[in-house]
Amino acid sequence: MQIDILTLFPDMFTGPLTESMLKRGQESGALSLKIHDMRAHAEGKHRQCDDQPYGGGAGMLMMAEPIVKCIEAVSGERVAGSKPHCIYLSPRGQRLTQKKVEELAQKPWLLLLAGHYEGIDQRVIDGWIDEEISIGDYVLTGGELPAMVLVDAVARHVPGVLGKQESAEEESFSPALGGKKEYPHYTRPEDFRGMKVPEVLLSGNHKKIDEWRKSQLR
Ligand code: 4GX
Repeated sequence: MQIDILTLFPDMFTGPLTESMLKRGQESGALSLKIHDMRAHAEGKHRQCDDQPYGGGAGMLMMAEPIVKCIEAVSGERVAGSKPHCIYLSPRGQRLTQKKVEELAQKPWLLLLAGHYEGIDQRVIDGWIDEEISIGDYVLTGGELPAMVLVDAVARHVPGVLGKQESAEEESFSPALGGKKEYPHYTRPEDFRGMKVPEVLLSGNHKKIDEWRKSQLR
């Protein structure tokens, strides 16, 4: 899967996307992540990317031109009828759910637009964005963290990103438990500072263990 991220703050992505799981995904060739600085597509000595809103009001907006030029440059980097699925991260979007994550993981090519300030010119959304997605009902300073959350959630469904063991665990998520693992977990030691592991988990009786876990689901 190819994921292109458009941002004014490319440095925010070094670290989270080059460590651990996402590193393995990229090294295995399963995942190709590219960060693009939209400022490179802005005009003039100051490469201005923000301007005041028509109609007045507080704050600045991202201008259409640098965003659209960057989208066009990225979209043109690949040939033959293929276009990226373009997502704008925004508190106004549809809430990101596990269902949506799994749907997005089926796409061969995503383009994520991380906005700043009070948002972006609506004409970009109307003309170039396929869907607006929100990671939650709160307002952040920019779309970079939401873009990273989306990449992390989606990438673990792309074959070759998770290791063998993690994938096997994901596969064996008991459908009896609604595909969830949201019961309490324990690992060694059996006695931690006087706090014991529930006896049933030490019993080796998998039917009993499943029943106990189901009783603990939330
Ligand atoms: N889930 N942000 C977008 C700019 C903005 C402001 C107002 C539209 C309207 C966010 C979220 C989020 C911060 C990304 C503000 N765009 N994104 N940005 N919550 O808070 O996705």
